[in-house]
Amino acid sequence: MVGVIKKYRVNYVIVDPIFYDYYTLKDLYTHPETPPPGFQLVFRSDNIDGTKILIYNTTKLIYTDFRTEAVPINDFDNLTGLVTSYGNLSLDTLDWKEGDASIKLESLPSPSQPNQSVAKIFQDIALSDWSKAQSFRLWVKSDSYLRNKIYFQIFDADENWGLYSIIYIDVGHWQNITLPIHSFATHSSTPPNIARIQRIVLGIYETPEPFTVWFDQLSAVFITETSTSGN
Ligand SMILES: [Ca+2]
Repeated sequence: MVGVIKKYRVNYVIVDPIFYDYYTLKDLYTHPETPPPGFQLVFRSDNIDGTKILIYNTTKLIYTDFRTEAVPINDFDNLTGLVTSYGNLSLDTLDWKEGDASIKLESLPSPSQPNQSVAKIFQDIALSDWSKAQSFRLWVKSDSYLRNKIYFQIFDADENWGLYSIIYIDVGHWQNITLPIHSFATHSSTPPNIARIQRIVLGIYETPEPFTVWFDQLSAVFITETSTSGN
């Protein structure tokens, strides 16, 4: 799509429900609040039947090259540094997306709600400056329909924290999730300082059925822009 926009100097892209049927274009329809680099939302119409029409200005994309660099935070090829709060954590060397293993987190009954299952792990990291990163990227797989039950938290050195709910719908399949940093919800008096992050948390809220979730390759994604002539 980016190639078409550059070649034909497309200034506007109109997005309707048809985009939902294409895996690589779906996010333009479902996540207009976090468009890819070079796409600027300029019009949105929410229709009475629940569908919507979106228009993006893509002029910047014609004249700019965006280079994406994913810097690994944890390749999840071993369990070093990972601490389990709830659940059973193990290494899975048979089912993974990158490197030679993934981590597998099996739920346990919730301590506060015995009829519910829950799981949570965390990792303390050296103070990291991700303030220039656009997003995090993470592989996720689950054996259950968890929709928005999986969450990712970041804590800074002053324990301010933000949370992102991962939408997981493709039961039994790996999904590569993008977590835009500006889409994290703040759950402290001030937003976490992205230049001084010291803890990350992966967890799953209470659910009625036991579940198993796999995670692989957590990265910080940096996007750099280069101006071009547009030819
Ligand atoms: Ca791995």
